[in-house]
Amino acid sequence: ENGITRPKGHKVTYHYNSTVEDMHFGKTHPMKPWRLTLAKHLILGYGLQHTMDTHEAVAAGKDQVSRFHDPHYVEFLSQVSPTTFDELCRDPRFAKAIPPKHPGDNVDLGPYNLSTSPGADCPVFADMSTYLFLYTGATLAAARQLVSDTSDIAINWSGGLHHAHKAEASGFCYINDIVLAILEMLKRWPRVLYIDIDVHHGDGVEEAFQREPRVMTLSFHRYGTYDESQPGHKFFPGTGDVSDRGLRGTIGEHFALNVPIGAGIDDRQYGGLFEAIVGRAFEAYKPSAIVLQCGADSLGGDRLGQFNLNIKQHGECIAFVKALGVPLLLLGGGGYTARNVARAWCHETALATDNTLPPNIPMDLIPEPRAFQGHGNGNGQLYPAFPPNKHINECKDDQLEMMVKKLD
Ligand code: VJV
Ligand code: CA
Ligand code: ZN
Repeated sequence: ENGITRPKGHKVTYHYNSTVEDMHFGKTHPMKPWRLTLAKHLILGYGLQHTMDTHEAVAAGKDQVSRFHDPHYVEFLSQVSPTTFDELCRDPRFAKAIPPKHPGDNVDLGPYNLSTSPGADCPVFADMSTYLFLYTGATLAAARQLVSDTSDIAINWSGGLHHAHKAEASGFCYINDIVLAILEMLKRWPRVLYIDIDVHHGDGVEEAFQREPRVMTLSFHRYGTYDESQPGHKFFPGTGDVSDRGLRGTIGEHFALNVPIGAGIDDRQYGGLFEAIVGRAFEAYKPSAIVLQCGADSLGGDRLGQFNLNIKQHGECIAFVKALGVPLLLLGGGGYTARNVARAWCHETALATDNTLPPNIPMDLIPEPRAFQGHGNGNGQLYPAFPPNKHINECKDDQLEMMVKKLD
């Protein structure tokens, strides 16, 4: 008897597929699907599987993925592998997709921003199609559970790949499972609120719905010059300024919100911003359902991120959104210091099911031990605290003021 119980009054479904966890983007690529195995083992170790219905995901179909993505892109993704890539690149159907070379790129990019070069953000790796269609299948199954009222909170930690565009992979994301889930939810509900606490801007989701007032997108992210020694080099993807609020002149204008943040934000600062803005957005927009992208690269000590959140505060964001009491889709996303990612998502699975884990779960962050030059906090140090009285407080006030203007 460990005190772990089913939640009363609401039902949680958990969507997973173990095949996804065994995939490799490349030896030193920061995206490591095995962090999902770590998370799963913690979840099983605490007995949380008894508190929710677990569903093994099946692959999404090409037709389902084509509801958002370009059918040629979907066809390419369904056939691509390290052995078929060159041949597919010569196929005239895909030839027009070869992007111009960006100045400064040190890798050769093929069609749709894909590449067989191991240094690429979106490499072509073995069994990649299987991986892509499975994480998408898990997110779609989760969304369908909510839509059919068979779940109140549906979880897929392998989803949340917010950078993928209609006909282009970007930032470790190939299929935008979030956009597909929201489209599924719009079949039933008039308004869906999307909230994104990954350290990166949720650009793919925002762009997909930039003309759509039935979806409000709200991203909190690191924004601005990436490091002082490289002026002009923006933190990826470089979009998501406060002034970016949906496509001007369309009915979607004002239904995108962005909270750009500097490096080193701490728990108290982030919690204040999050609760004020999400609370106000919820009141004003009155969404019928919420999708929350829980990217764990906003934790301190992340290999790519530059925020200083502890697992407790990251979890408090999830608890705050859950308390709003509307159907909720919880998705993963970034998170590059695997042990912290696993503990955060295990803790958040416990929060979803109204459980408190015994205090022996180590909640302190462990920095990535490996030296990793030039990115995030991977050198084993936390960022210095965000300087007080700088634009964080102004940003909060600005943002709230803008919310009122936009929503009233
Ligand atoms: O900053 C970038 C783009 C470049 C060009 C491509 N090179 C590889 C890196 C610089 C400008 N990309 C970001 C993408 C971050 C994606 C985050 C995804 C999410 O968390 O929001 C959601 C899942 C970036 N930052 C760090 C790296 N790329 C990176 C990529 C590698 C790498 C080391 C760092 C790719 C391969 C290898 N090492 C071996
Ligand atoms: Ca974000
Ligand atoms: Zn991220």
